[in-house]
Formats: sequence, structure tokens, C-alpha cells
Amino acid sequence: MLERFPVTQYINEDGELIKQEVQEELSLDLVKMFYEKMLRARMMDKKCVNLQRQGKIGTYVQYEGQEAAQVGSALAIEEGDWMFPSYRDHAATMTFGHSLRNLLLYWVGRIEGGIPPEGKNIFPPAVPIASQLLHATGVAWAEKKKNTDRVSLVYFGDGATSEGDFHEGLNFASVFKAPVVFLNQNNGYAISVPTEKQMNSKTIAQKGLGYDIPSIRIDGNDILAVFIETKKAVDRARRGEGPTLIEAVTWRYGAHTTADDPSKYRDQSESDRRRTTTDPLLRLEKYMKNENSWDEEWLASMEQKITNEINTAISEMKDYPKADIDQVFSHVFEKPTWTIEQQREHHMSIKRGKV
Ligand SMILES: Cc1ncc(C[n+]2csc(CCOP(=O)(O)OP(=O)(O)O)c2C)c(N)n1
Repeated sequence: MLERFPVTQYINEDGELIKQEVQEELSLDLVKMFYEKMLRARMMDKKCVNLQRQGKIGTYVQYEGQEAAQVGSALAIEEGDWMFPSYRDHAATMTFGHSLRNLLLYWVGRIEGGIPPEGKNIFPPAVPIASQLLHATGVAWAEKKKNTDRVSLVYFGDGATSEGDFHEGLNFASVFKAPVVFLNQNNGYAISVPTEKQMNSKTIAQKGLGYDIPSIRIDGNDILAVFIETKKAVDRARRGEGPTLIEAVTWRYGAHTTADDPSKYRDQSESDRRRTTTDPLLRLEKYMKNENSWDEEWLASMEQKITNEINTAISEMKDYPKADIDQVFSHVFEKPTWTIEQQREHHMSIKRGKV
């Protein structure tokens, strides 16, 4: 299976373009745009971890190391298309247009966190593993029935592929030729469980075979590979040719969440090693250095611009009142069921000091 699903790469670890046929499309502006978006994602992620450590936001789910997989794929869809993230996919949502302020508001429990800007079809992050594959497939099918050319792009981890929802989503999408791109980020672990202990399949991509879905394995740290291969899958879906499964092989440097300690279940020196080898930002930096187009001044001005954006978002977030847990009960169903009402009443009696 490993031979059948080789890892497709466009720019290798040394920053060399190994697929010369795309040379003409790879302008310096495009490379700089890739780099800037990944830099914004990385700086925001680091800031969020710091904010959590200072008690300014709640538990946070970091994605450092996975920027290329998220940014490259998000750039392959257009306004009007649909994005279905998991809790780890803020680099994708911010690239597709989610505001940094609302991204922060999610982590302080305010409902605005799940609300995208007008015209941006971004679902709130899915916390139940793999549930978003069903949403994405259903929406894609609805778009098909409405005769539009809109597509769904859905993100999920390696662990999600062991859930029933993953298989139901792929089966339904295949049978009904739903225009959906299944974007798997294989970051090696489902919390503490390494992929080899979680499944006997050697790849995630091969799981598409059973559903007759075209499937591909790519280097998820190579933003050019992610962008081009996702774009091909999106175009296919738009032409009415149905779903694609993409396995982007990547790595999360940090913990599963800020509430977890990865040194308990993996050798952290692997993460240190990857920072100097497979890091997605470093790869583009090497590419630009090879092309003699790396520019320290440009980098410094980008960092300054992004720092300002992040600081503005933080101060806007701080202007919001503290989240009220009542909101949780108000937004489950359009008309609350008696069970929800009962839970709300129970919560209110705790608040009133009666329990
Ligand atoms: C339906 C469901 N079962 C279990 C959990 C608990 N849980 C939270 S994260 C996680 C691991 C998910 O791993 P993976 O899909 O590889 O995504 P990653 O966190 O690595 O991005 C689990 C089992 C959950 N959130 N939802």
C-alpha cells in the first residue's frame, strides 16, 4: 500500500522544486503570499498558547507544524464554497476569512466564535470527532441538488478515520457523487495514540479505495503540494465528478491541547528534529534562499504587521462581556426540547444557590 500511495511532493526538504512543470506558475508573489499566511497562522497559534497560559482564554487546541496542510488547502477553495473545520483547524479558517477576533472569542466561550463573517461559509469547529464529515457531505449534496457548483472542504485527523462517521460520509459522498473534498491531516497521533496502534492500514489514503473514491497521499508540510493537489480535487468536485480523499502527512510539534503533556507518550526529540527538517515555513524559506529572494526586511515588516493585527484582535476580544453559560442552552435547537429546558433549569438553580 505504501508503494500504491507514495507521498507526492513538489518542494523537497532542501527547498528545491522537484516538479519543474509548475515552475512557471510559481511566482515570487505566490510564494510570499503562502509564507505570509503561514506566518500569520503560526504567530496567532503561539499567541493563543501564551494567552491560555496567562489564563486569558480557555483550553486551546494548537496546530503548530500543520500550517502548510491547512493554509495550502484553504487557499484552494473560493468564496461561496463551504469549510468544515475540526477544533484544530484555525489556520484554515483564518485563511478562508474567519476574523482573528472571533477566533479568540471561540476560546473564551462566546457564541460569536462560531459565527463567520458575512458571506464566508465556515461551520463552527466540530469537537465530536468526525461528525463534520457528515455535515460536509450533506451540504455538498444539497448544493448539487440545487444545481450550484459549490463544494465542501472538510478537515479531520487520523483518529477520525476510525469513526463510523468517516465511513458513512465517504460512502454517501461516493454513491451520490457529492462535491466534497475530504482533507485528512495525518499528524501521527490521536491524542496519545500513534497511528500504528490505532489502525492496521499503512495509509489513510487507502481507506478511500473501499468507497471507490480517488485518493492521494501528499507531503502535508509542502504547501505547494497541498495547494495544487487540493485545487485539483476541488476542480474535480466542481465539475460534478464527485469526492476526493487527500491524506496530508504532517506532524504536530506541540501537545494535543494545552491540557495535555506529549512527553508522556512520545519522544519529544522527534519534534525538535522536525523543526530543522520538515517544518513548512522553513521549507519555503529555504526555497526563497535558493532563489535568492529571501528578504529579512520583508520578513520583519510582515512580523510587525501581523503582530499589530493580533494585538488589535486581542483588545477587541477583551471588550466583550464574559460568556454566559446560558447561551449553551439557547443554541442547541431552534426550539429547545424539554430535556434542554430541564438542563437549563438545573443550571439556573445552581446559579441561584439551590443545589
Ligand atoms: C466522538 C468523539 N469521541 C472521542 C472524543 C475524544 N477525543 C478528542 S480529540 C480525540 C483524538 C482525535 O485525534 P485525530 O482525529 O487524529 O485528530 P487530532 O486531534 O490529532 O487533530 C479524541 C478521541 C471526541 N471528541 N469525540
